[in-house]
Amino acid sequence: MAATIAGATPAVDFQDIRLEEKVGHGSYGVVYKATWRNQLVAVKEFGASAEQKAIETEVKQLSRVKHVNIIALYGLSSYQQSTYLIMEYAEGGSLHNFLHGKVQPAYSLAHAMSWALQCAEGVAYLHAMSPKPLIHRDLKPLNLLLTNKGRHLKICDFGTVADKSSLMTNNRGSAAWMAPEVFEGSKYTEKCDIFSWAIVLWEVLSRKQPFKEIDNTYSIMWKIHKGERPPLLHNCPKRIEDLMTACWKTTPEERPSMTYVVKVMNEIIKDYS
Ligand code: ACK
Repeated sequence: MAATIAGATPAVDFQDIRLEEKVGHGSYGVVYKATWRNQLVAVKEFGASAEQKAIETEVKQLSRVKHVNIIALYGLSSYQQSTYLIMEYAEGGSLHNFLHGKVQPAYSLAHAMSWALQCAEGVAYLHAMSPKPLIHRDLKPLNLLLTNKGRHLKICDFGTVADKSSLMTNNRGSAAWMAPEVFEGSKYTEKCDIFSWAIVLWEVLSRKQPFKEIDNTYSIMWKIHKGERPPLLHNCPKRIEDLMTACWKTTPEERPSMTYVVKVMNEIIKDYS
């Protein structure tokens, strides 16, 4: 099966991969730390029951992208009934874990702004893909990985890119970052990533999890649908707040483009340094 979906992605002999420990779960598969060709890599395993469509989506999308803020796909392998994606390893784990894990390293406003900018740059690249923009659709700190001692941020988990039908069934747990038009089943565009980015920005500035006090996905959706957003932050510079609130507007057309977000973030960061 791997050969049929590999496209431009090199096929890797499973014997050449040494799986080490399990590091987490993506939207579909288990992720391992592994060694391949004397380098550390991340290997995402899709078992026999994994949705073929999800694997195809992730491989197809990741094999087309090459950007410093997006996790690279090195190869594809298969063994018995499972398919394995061999990817760049991010030794810093997820931004979610950095922000909310057991050990809580301190970080500055400049650091938070840099993460938000790097995420915006990765997404702006996806949105500029031709012939059609790629929409990530599941931006949240669990899908943002850190390298270089937490300084560099890379977007991962492309299992939800592109195919609309997989969204509602496989996106459990992402409601707090989801634009209303997505869970309402309306037609959506790349503007849904702008909404999610604004929630990520709020999260890195506040170090809080959005709507954490509500454990019911549908209640979160209902609140977002009604126009509720995470509370505005004390001491948040006005220009950052203006950008954040513009990005989480209910009407997608009123949200700025990611290119605009990158431009404004660069200006704000420059003025603060
Ligand atoms: O904080 P974590 O352990 O780091 O939890 C998430 C989990 O899997 C779900 O995404 C980890 N993970 C995923 N992809 C990679 C990768 N390429 N390198 C390192 N860890 C990864 C991530």
